[in-house]
Amino acid sequence: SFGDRRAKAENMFRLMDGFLKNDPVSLQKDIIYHVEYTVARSRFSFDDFEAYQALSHSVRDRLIERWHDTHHYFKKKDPKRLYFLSLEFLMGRSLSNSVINLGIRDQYADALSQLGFEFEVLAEQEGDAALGNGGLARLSACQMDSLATLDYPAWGYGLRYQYGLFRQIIVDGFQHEQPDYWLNFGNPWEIERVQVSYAVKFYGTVEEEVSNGVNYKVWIPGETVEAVAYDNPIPGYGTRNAINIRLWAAKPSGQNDLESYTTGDYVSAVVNRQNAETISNVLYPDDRSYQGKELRLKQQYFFVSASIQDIIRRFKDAHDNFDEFSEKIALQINDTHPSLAIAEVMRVLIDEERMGWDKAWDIVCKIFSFTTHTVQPEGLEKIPVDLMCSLLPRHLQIIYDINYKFMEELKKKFGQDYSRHARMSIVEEGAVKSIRMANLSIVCCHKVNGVSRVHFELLKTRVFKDFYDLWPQKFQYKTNGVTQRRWIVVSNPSLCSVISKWLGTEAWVRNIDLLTGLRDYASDADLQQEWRTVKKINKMRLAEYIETLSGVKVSLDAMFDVQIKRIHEYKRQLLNILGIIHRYDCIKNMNEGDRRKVVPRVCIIGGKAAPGYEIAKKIIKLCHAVAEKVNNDPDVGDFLKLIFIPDYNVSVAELVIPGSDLSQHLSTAGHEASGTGSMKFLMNGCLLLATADGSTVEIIEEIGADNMFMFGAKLNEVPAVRDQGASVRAPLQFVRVVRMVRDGYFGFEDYFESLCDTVEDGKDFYLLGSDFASYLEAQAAADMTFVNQEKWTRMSILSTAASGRFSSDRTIEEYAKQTWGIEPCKCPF
Ligand code: NBG
Repeated sequence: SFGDRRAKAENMFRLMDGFLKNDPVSLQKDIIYHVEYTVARSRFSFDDFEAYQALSHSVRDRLIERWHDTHHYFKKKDPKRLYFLSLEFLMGRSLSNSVINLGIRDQYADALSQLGFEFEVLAEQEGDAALGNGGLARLSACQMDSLATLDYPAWGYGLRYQYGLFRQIIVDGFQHEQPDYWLNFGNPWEIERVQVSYAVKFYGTVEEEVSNGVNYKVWIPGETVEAVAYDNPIPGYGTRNAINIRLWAAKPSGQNDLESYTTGDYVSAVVNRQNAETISNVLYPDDRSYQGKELRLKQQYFFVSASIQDIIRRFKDAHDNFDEFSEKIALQINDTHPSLAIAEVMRVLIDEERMGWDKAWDIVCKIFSFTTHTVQPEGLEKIPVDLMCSLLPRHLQIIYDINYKFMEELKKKFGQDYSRHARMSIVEEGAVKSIRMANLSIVCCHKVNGVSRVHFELLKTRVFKDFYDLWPQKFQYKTNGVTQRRWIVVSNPSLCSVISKWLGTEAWVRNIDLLTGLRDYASDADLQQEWRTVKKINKMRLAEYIETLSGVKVSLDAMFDVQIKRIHEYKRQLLNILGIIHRYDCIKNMNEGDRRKVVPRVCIIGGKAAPGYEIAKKIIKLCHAVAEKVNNDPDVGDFLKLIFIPDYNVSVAELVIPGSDLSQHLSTAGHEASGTGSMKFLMNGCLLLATADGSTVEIIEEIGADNMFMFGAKLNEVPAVRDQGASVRAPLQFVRVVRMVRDGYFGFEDYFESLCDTVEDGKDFYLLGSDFASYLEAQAAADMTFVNQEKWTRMSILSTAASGRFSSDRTIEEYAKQTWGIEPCKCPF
């Protein structure tokens, strides 16, 4: 019997002496084992990549062990679980992070060196898992790390794209996109679960069925695709818990085989079926607008349907009815991308479980919560009704029903205020009738979260004002955070040791508030010395990388000034480049004596532009054109260098951030929902040059305005400045640098024309012109401070010391208590 088998297996496990051992000899044995049997290379000859593969498999074994224990324990305790639904996770590399979180980094390093390998070299063999675009996706990854570390019973759900975010290559200064076939060399970090698969339906019709005198709807699908699970264990730091991100891949379904194969054309039938796989093929590379494409909607529903089936199956394994459903399950939807889950849970409860509408609705309203990551109303997803009607006919009906009841409620509350009804309706009437996914989410979710305080204010007063008036209690914010495990411990080991040495403990890796202890030593000459040495080491690493990449040699004495993030007009990389042109122009016009006083700079810009975003692509080209001129000008030499780092991704960030002195966050006030890059720089002791936007406002509160360089129009000033339009003239310096670009000083004048047009008086929506003077002042203040290394270092130490509030551990604690209502569930060692 089953019980018998389990006892036997447990017995055997004990005979085998249980868990895997972590002493250097056992680790070496494991690595050699995997070389021989998993990678199937001869133990007499294997290269770095094969050694990396074997190493990862031995780490994976340890992850699996913890994964099993954790899930066995969760099953036994049956706590309320959080299910985190996100269409994007930007994980980056796994090896270093895993061994650090498992607490066996040094043991592995020893074991490898005894085998003649270096841990760092093997870690460099790993490619990034880039199943996401930018901020939203990396935030999900940080939050999963915190959920695991804080022992929360959580699962992530997402899509296993075959092609992650495109690779950016630069040819003659222009961005080109290449597919990122990240699975080419295998992925040791996932576990394929062929036995965990669900049928996902599309298209078809809705019919009625009467049972016991009650009418039920039955969806007869036109197409069925199979979703297969791939599990990605996420180990916590300093705990045995390892949670899971379950990603779904599309496979052809075996159902209805007979029908499609009897047509006689066997080969076409097979090929057609294979098309099913396209659903999970490729990540959409736009991070802000989705134009109601069928494939996108298919991706959304595919992942939602499989996840909900999996969640309900797990619930039913432990419960006979749905009474406790809302006490056991919290469903978080990350932006509106997974919001079809709302209609899907309704559909399952009503049509399949045959529950009444009111009871089902009550459950749905209790389990769902939602976080929005955008400020722009045009960033909110809309799905054309026609598309929804053909792909998901039953869901459309359910959404209409939800909307009908919602409109009734509005009428009761606000009477015949039709324009309010129209604004709030889930269904948008217009040239293209569509479903507003954000409205659907707000109507159903018990909490709507913003990602910083400023964002929350904007949601209340602008983006979702009507909804806030109706349901103020639904709205909250949880300021974003990032995980110090990846952004200090993994990426900046030298800083990590200095911090632990001066705090006398490593406990800050789990309890980041301890970092404030560094404040006491901010002026200590010894700490300052060590702090500068760490920065130097990291700058050397970065300088080597820059030289291999671009052939440009940069001086370590220069200020490394960095802006890395997706390219967007509102993030104002153009402002940065125009500032660099201004600096260049000044240096050119100086005499020898003055030049000697210039603070040397290495300006570094990196980021991808969405493939269809013309202006963003022009910004990349301009950066290259300016770099070409500046870097080859003998008058300028080491005073100024401009480097564009291609193919910016998580592992590039891990290299660049620790090696930066200054980092720039230039979004026009009111446009960045939060921003998380700044937090990673802050943790690494980089000074910020920034506008008072997104979470920067809260960073100022933590470190004080005099420990950073602020500039630009404030949130409340922006509308007035914008309204003045052409009547506020940009300063002369600004006019001059734009003219230089227009006149072809850097070549390509025709190509840059439309880019220059975007910042002309009256059209300068993002206010580059009116913020320019204040931007230059902030830059000058940064130069002045840099000359005073004692002061700079103190500000740098204070930045790290104040970064604790921006740990995702804090964010997750807040979500757990205020939104999800979940408790830690710590698996015993
Ligand atoms: C981004 C915002 C950032 C924010 C992150 C994480 C998307 C769509 N939005 O300001 O632009 O920090 O989300 O919340 O990536």
